[in-house]
Amino acid sequence: MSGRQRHEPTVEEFVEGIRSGDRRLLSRAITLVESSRPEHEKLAHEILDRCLGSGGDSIRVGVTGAPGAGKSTFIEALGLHLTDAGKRVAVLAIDPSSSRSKGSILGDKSRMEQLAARPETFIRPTPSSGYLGGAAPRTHETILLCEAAGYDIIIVETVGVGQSEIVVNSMVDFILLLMLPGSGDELQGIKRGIMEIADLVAVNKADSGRQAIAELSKADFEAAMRILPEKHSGWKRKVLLTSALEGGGVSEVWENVEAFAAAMQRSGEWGEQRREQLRHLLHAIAEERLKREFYNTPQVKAATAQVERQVLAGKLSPFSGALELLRAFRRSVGSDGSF
Ligand SMILES: Nc1nc2c(ncn2[C@@H]2O[C@H](COP(=O)(O)OP(=O)(O)OP(=O)(O)O)[C@@H](O)[C@H]2O)c(=O)[nH]1
Ligand SMILES: [Mg+2]
Repeated sequence: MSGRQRHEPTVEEFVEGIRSGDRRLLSRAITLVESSRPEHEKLAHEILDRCLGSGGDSIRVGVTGAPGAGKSTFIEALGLHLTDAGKRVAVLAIDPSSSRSKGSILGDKSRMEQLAARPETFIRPTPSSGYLGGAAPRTHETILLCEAAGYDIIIVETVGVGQSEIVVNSMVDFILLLMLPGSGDELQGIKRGIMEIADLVAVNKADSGRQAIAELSKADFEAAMRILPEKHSGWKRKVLLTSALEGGGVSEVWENVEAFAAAMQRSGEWGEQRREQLRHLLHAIAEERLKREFYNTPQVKAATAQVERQVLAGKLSPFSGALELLRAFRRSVGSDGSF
């Protein structure tokens, strides 16, 4: 390493640092995990391999809901509640609503300043734009790193308007959906499917003085939940009232999470869901790598322009064109390319 460059820690240094709770090294490791530069990827994989299997006792909670529902404010209140109880808490955010100015998690209201000031917390906002090399968010891998760093509770914030809440469902144990009081019938712009993946609904902004309207919404959401298919057998999904601003309902939410964890551990579904999530991650990574390798193969690259031209000119069907590219790929890996 030259003196001019920043010292790049070795895999050993990374792993030791992460395990001993060095937030700066954890942060740098996450940056490597999010990078798509080959040398970063290699290092990230070595670090991840060494950090596996640390999450046995952790609880991973996804918090989703419409933009402005109060997710960040709620997470801060919950995080303070948990750290008061001696827990170490990591907060990750994927796909914040980047279109609405630089608001979202990076905005003034949502920096979680009080929580961030506590040494037993780790907060990692990950804007959906601006990834190094355009890599997809690697939240699942980031969760694994946070667990290796000894965080007991991992909270993932995601806006419930796109695909991100479905993605988050493949990596957390429990999903809390935050709703606003007053407009139960139109579901506040969130997708209906999101109700199906929620393990608990909280009607937020149920501040003192606004309880009556919140109670009405609660009844609406309870009715909506009743007609949904169950997510986990043996778990009855509730609707609670919270005020992230005043702290109301925060401890009830956590009691619900713990009751869920206990019930799922009793039934064996807890471990089953985690194993299913690992299977999902395995295939997601394999597919991503295969796709990248496919399009980066010189033979495929060379064939692409020609095949595209023929398809666009109507001389070749997209199906035959795709097979043409596959043949090129197969030839590149030593097969004769025939099917
Ligand atoms: N009155 C009241 N306001 C709240 C409550 N919770 C959050 N807010 C306010 O609602 C606004 C949005 O809160 P955020 O926590 O940033 O909401 P969010 O869901 O994280 O928003 P995005 O990340 O941008 O989608 C802020 O002005 C908060 O102060 C609450 O319980 N009561
Ligand atoms: Mg937020």
